Amino acid sequence: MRIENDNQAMELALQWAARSMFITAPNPRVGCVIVKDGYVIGAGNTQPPGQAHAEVQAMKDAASRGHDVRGATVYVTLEPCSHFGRTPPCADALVKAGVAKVVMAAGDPNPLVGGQGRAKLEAAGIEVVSGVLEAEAREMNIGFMKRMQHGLPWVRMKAAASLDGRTALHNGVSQWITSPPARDDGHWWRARACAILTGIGTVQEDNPQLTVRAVDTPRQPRRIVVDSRLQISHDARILEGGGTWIVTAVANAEKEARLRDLGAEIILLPNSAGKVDLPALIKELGARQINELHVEAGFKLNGSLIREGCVDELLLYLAPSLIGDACGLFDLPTLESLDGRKALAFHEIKQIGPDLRILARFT
Ligand code: AOF
Ligand code: ZN
Repeated sequence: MRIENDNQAMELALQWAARSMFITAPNPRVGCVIVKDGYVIGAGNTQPPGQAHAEVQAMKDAASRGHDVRGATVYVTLEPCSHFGRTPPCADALVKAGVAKVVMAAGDPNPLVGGQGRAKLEAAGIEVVSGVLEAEAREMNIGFMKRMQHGLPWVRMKAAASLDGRTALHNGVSQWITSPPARDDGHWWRARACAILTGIGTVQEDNPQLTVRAVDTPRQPRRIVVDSRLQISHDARILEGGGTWIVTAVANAEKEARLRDLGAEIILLPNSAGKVDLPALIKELGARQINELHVEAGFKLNGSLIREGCVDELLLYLAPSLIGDACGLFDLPTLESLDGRKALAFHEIKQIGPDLRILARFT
């Protein structure tokens, strides 16, 4: 394909990055396209942790097609790394390969990189341009960016409701408010998350697995249950397969031992009210390298997370139906004045099958 300008090449690099959507956690998804004499000679994307970064993949791709990357321009969606992590620095590899120019979308906020990748390239006489499609590139790694800058994950709360914001009938019957395409779309968002969080209420009522099934992914996100009093049943489906984190406010050696036998890990994080300290939990998840946290919980935990300022974004599916007086979406306090309302901004609105998908961010 003939490349006419930087934006077109970076657009292509972003498409390569998207191939890494489900596989790189806790690393960012990066795409790289190498252009020489106006044509793409190699492309690649970040592999799972411990394996090659995008730039190395793209150089390998070029070599496998018999192309020499000397003098080429490299388009990469994130600043090439400068450090020895699980893999050696991409900046060094680019210098060694003799590329002429690197165009990057966004800087890498990882303190181990933070401008040093760029500096290494420039010190070797490579021309560096940055900021091409930066907003799009940052968006793709919104969780990695937030964790690197603030030590916290990006928290996305998914919910589905009727057009009048109802999630269930007064008698608790809740299934199939939104359509199969909307439910499948929800699995795509699960798949890209590092972890999926729910509450003990949802575990007891729905007994969900909270795995990704509707899209093909080689990696299942970590599952996390907020269970203040350690009430989870040993045959809860969310424990199947092991690896589930159970966050509680009470220590109970016997129950904990049983749960550990089932492959679960117990995280004790009480607040002064004897419940799980939610802001402390979010912080802990950042420390545990969770970039994107996907919340699929019920009325109560959703409300608590919002009230405690733990949520960045709502992923809301709205079905074209009215249910009337029934269960609402979020347990929030009754306000006497509109001054107390939670303000959001719509980020994206899309129709998925018959339903609406709204991404709205807290301001
Ligand atoms: C790049 N290209 O494709 C990615 C980068 O442990 P490592 O060696 O895999 O390094 C992980 C860090 O490298 C990660 O935290 C981020 O700063 C950077 N990711 N860098 O040059 C890539 N995925
Ligand atoms: Zn790298």
